[in-house]
Amino acid sequence: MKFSTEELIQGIRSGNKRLTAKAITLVESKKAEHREQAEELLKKIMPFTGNSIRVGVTGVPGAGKSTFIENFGRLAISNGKKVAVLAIDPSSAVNKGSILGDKTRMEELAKEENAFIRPSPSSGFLGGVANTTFETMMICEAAGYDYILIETVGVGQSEVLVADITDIFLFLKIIGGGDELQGIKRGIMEMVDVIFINKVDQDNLQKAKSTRLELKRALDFIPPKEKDWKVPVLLGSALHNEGLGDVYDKIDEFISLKKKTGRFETVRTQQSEKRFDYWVQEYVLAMMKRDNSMEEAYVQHKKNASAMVSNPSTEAKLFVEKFLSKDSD
Ligand SMILES: Nc1nc2c(ncn2[C@@H]2O[C@H](COP(=O)(O)OP(=O)(O)OP(=O)(O)O)[C@@H](O)[C@H]2O)c(=O)[nH]1
Ligand SMILES: [Mg+2]
Repeated sequence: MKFSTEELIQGIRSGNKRLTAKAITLVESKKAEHREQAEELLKKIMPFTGNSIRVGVTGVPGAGKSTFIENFGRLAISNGKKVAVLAIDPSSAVNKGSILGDKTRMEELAKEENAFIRPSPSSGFLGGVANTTFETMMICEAAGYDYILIETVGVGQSEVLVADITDIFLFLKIIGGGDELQGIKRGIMEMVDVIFINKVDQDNLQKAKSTRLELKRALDFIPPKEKDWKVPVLLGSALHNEGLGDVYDKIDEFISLKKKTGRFETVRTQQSEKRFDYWVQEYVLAMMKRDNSMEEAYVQHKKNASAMVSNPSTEAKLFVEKFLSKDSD
């Protein structure tokens, strides 16, 4: 890294997007020397973090998440806010695609001085991406962004990871998306704080209303995530800028409520604890694999586990025991 930690911090704090991007690249790096500088940087910017509203946006592919984020971001900017957009894309490791890569580049939003858009890394594993996303978010907060919008695809584990780093979870729904009742993963319904039925713009208002009714009925069977908060189901069109103001107001209302009840801080504390555990595991594993023979042993035991030669937990235990007996030699 050709920039010193001080240069990076100054760049971040003065709103220099190029240096902000460099700092993000640094925290995404898995190289040991980068990791060291990254920790130093994160430690120093810590006092300037925590002041944004962290919003997770999910929905099936094509639901209009990118379109929504672009126009919502522009709305927030017109209200005097600064907006950063990040993405978690679990598919990218496999097909080298990227959520922000091809279809939607958020070109209009990207032109805004008060917007910062960070495409997802095109490699890396799911957990790693999600966890550096948090660090990326810290950098964006230190740079003064008021809203951090995180786009995730409605598949696999990515929602859980996003829910673990955000204050509010927004679900974009399309009519006839095939997930009307049984298809909607119960998991998502339990995590969601606001639902936006998108693409209500082509004579489909009636259908949208019945979808809303179905969603509300489904929500009645789910224990409330936040006391005193009834998950609103809003209608609109991200493309035609309709209904986005309602979402903006609901987000405000939700955050105010959470701050009033103390849940805002409580949840963030719990999230920090989870991340602590994650990093303990990461560092312990890295330490255990430092030695070549242990790296090989790790690969071998993992292979045995994946081929179900024996139970994965047995293989894990064997690997740890090998490490411990190596040290006592
Ligand atoms: N008619 C209509 N089309 C929309 C609306 N919002 C988005 N679209 C269109 O739907 C398509 C998909 O939109 P995206 O914003 O890329 O959807 P996405 O959810 O980000 O998709 P992935 O990132 O691939 O998961 C694009 O062609 C958009 O123009 C809307 O409100 N109305
Ligand atoms: Mg998208």
